[in-house]
Amino acid sequence: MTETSTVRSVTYDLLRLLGLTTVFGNPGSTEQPFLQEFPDDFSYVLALQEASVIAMADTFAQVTRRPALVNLHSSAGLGNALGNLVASYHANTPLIITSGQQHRELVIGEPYLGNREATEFPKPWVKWSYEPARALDVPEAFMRAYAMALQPPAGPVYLSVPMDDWKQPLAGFGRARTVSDRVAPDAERLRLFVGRISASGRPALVFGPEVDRAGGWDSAVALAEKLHASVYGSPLLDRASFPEDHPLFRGPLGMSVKTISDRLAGHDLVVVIGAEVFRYYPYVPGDYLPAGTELLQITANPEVAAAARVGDSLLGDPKIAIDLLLDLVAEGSAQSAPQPMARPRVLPQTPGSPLTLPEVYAVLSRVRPPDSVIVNESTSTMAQQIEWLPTVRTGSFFATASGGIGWGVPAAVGVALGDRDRGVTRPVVGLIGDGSSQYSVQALWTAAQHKLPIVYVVMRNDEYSILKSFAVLEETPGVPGLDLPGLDIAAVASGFGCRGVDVQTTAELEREFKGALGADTTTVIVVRTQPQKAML
Ligand SMILES: Cc1ncc(C[n+]2csc(CCOP(=O)(O)OP(=O)(O)O)c2C)c(N)n1
Ligand SMILES: [Mg+2]
Repeated sequence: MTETSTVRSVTYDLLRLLGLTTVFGNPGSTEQPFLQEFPDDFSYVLALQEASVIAMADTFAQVTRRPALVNLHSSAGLGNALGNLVASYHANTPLIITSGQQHRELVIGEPYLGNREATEFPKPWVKWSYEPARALDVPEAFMRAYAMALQPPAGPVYLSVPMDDWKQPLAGFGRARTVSDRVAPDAERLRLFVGRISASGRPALVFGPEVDRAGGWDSAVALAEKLHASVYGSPLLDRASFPEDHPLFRGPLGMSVKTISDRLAGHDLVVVIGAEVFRYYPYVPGDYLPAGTELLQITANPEVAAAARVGDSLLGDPKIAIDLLLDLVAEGSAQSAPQPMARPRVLPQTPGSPLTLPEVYAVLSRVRPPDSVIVNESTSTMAQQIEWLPTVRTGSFFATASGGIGWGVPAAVGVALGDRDRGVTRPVVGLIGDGSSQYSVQALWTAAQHKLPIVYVVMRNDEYSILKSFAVLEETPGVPGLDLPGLDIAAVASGFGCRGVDVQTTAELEREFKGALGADTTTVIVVRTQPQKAML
């Protein structure tokens, strides 16, 4: 007996065609008509809260380099997801987020679990938001959502689907389409950029997250080497796009108007590729650029180009642009070759108790497998991470693109699931602050259920350390709510089915980390650490 063709069966056929066969979700009654008789060739990744759902789907999409499908529960589930949706928006992650709407007949009367003004709710953190005018339009809405999510700048889109739509009869949808996911830069303007770059005596290259996302890692290295340019990491990057142990790499640029401007002094030209100009964070006033320095920006994102505070922009895919520049720019002179980044790697004379951050990172730098991937949400230890654990391969560093914490723990799950999906085996190391570990902590359950090869190293300093550093910078003493006593994170991790252990010494950390690499489960190693003043 053949199944009657419905909106539901036709939509599943389309999802198959589009490769959207993994659904990240947390279900409710308004989603069950979509999820019923879930086909065997689809998989459902259950996360126990929606902030986790979104961050898992986000890195899954980034790692597999395909859009990912999300299904949330009406307004309540979407609401829980919004914080991490901001990160997906800034990371240009193509997500198709769906949620169930109440029955069409009931909506006018404000029913229980209705999604009032459903399409407004996720704005402005989606590129497109839609509720089909007719049940019959559901498959086409998915088609358009896919196209919107994928086309540059890629990003999340939202579909609200009334629960009674799925069972409506529909013969089929024969209009599946393809769209492009990259756009080449304007050739004439590119030539102007080539002229300015070739004329520069002391150029700096600033590579941002868009480069690695576009598959431009090797091209970035080749361009830097041809120009003999200093390379900096763009501020607060969510993907690394250049080997951080390369002799031309001079470190991260900084985060404030003043620190960035000071850092760029002496360069006559700064070429920012695949990043905002700039992703500023603390307000420390200064000049947007040092005197005598000009700036060029290349980005695939018109919003990012328009929001730049200084410089001239060129729109276009960063990898295509870098490859074109590589052919056309004049080779740089060897005299302009910079000093590589300093890595003092200073350890205390006597072992710290609790451990100092350099001691923790020194161990990690010894035991971390070279092919491992890092997800970082240890807010006060970013500088130590670059010093001790430089990212040296494409697709092997991830952090939140928005600054919202509660992204990292589920993001590590998404990376591991994405690796499994594409047939890659590598350990995922989650470097997480104790405070950050708690926002989407239930992601640990999904990790344990899927037996994912993740080692979380949670820095337990019993406080929101970075906020204490900010309080000093901003001169705001006496802020309450910055201490976190009595948080037994190892016990919480065990409760979700992971191996959870507390460690106090470098020897214990080394032993547990090595053991975790061979284990058939996700491990959460909680390291007692001394708070430290972060560089802001
Ligand atoms: C969703 C969200 N809530 C609050 C904040 C503000 N915030 C930024 S860093 C931070 C503390 C992080 O503490 P922890 O993870 O322990 O790292 P540490 O600074 O101690 O290294 C907080 C609360 C945020 N960025 N995002
Ligand atoms: Mg902390």
